[in-house]
Amino acid sequence: MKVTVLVGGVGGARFLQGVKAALGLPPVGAGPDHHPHSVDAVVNIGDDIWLHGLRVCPDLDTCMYTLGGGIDVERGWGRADETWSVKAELEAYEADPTWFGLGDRDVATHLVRTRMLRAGYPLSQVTEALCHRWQPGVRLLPASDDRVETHVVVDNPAGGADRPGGADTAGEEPPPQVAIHFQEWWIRHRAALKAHRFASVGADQAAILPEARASIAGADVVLVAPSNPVVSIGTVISVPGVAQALAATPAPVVGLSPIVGGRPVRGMADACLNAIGVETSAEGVGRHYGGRGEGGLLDGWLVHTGDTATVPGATVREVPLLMTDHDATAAMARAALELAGLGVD
Ligand code: FO1
Repeated sequence: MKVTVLVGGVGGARFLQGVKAALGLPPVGAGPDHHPHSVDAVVNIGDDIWLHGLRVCPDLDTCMYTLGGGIDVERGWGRADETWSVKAELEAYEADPTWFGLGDRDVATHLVRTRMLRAGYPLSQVTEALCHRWQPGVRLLPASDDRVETHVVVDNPAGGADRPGGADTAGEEPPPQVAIHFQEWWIRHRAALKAHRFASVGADQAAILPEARASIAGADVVLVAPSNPVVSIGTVISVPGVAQALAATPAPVVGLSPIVGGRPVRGMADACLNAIGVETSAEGVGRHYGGRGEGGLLDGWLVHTGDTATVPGATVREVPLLMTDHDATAAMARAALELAGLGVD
C-alpha cells in the first residue's frame, strides 16, 4: 500500500510515526527493505527562512529528526541533547535576529543544506541527502523546490500616526500594516499580533515538486495530517499544482482534525483560523477544506470523539484524536485508512 501524507511540523511529524506504526513500520528509523507498504510525506516549506546566511527548513527538519530519532521530544522541534553556544555568541554580537532558537547541532544541518543549495542542488535532493543520515523510513518531499514562504500581515508594531514619535522626520506616515515572516510572528510575537492575512510569498512563481505530484497521483490513499490547517496544510495547498493533483487523484483523501473540543491540540492554529474567518472547530476546518463531493478536498474527515461535524460531500467519523503515544497515533492512522476503505493486513 502507498500512503501519501500532507504534513506541517510537529503534529504532522508525530502523525507520520502513527502512520508508520499502523503499516507495521517502526515509528523511528527505516523499515525492512521491500516492505509491502510505503509512506511519502508532502511537507510544508512555508516556514522556511534565511537566518544568518543559513537556510532553515523547520517542518522538513522536524519530520526528519522525529522520524530519524534525533528530535528533542519535549520541544517537538530541534535536536535532542542540544546546546546553544552559537545562539549565545550571536546574541553577544547583537546579531539579529536573536529570537530564533538556533541550536548548535541544528546549525550543522543548516550548514550542509545551505552548502548544497549554493552548489545548485534543489531542496528535494538536499532533503534526500540529509535523510541518508537520518533514515526516517518515509520519503520526505518538499511541496516544491521553489521558495514559498508564509508571511503574515500584521498591524505595524512601530505603530501608525498615533505612535509616540508621530510622523517620522520625512513626514512619511509609517504603514499601518506590515508583512513579517511567519517564524517572527510565531516565535518572536507568539502569534499575539493580530494577523490580518497570510501570504504565500513566491507561490505565484512556484510549482509542485514533480515527485510530490506523482506521489499524490499514485497513492492508494492521501491523508491530511492534523497540522495547522492555515499555515501548514493551507500553504502546501497554495503551491500551484497541489490542489489540482489532489482533485485528480483516484485515491481517497482523508483528513484528521487538528482542532479538538474547539481548541487546537497544540500550537496556535486558532490565531490562524481567526485571521481567515474560519471557526475554530472540527466542523469549521472540515468545511474550510471542503468535501470532495462539493468540489473540495476531503472524501473523509475524522473528528475527535464528541465533536460533532457535518461536512457536505465528505464522510465524517468520530474517533479519539489525541496523539498521546505511538499506539494512540497508530489507532488514528488506522481509523483514517479504514475510513478510506483500506483495512491494513
Ligand atoms: N519554535 C519555537 O516556538 N521557538 C523557537 O525558537 C523555534 C526554533 C526552531 C528552530 C528550528 C526548527 O526546525 C524549528 C524551530 N521552532 C521553534 C519550531 C518552528 O517555529 C516551526 O515552524 C513551528 O513549530 C511550526 O511548525
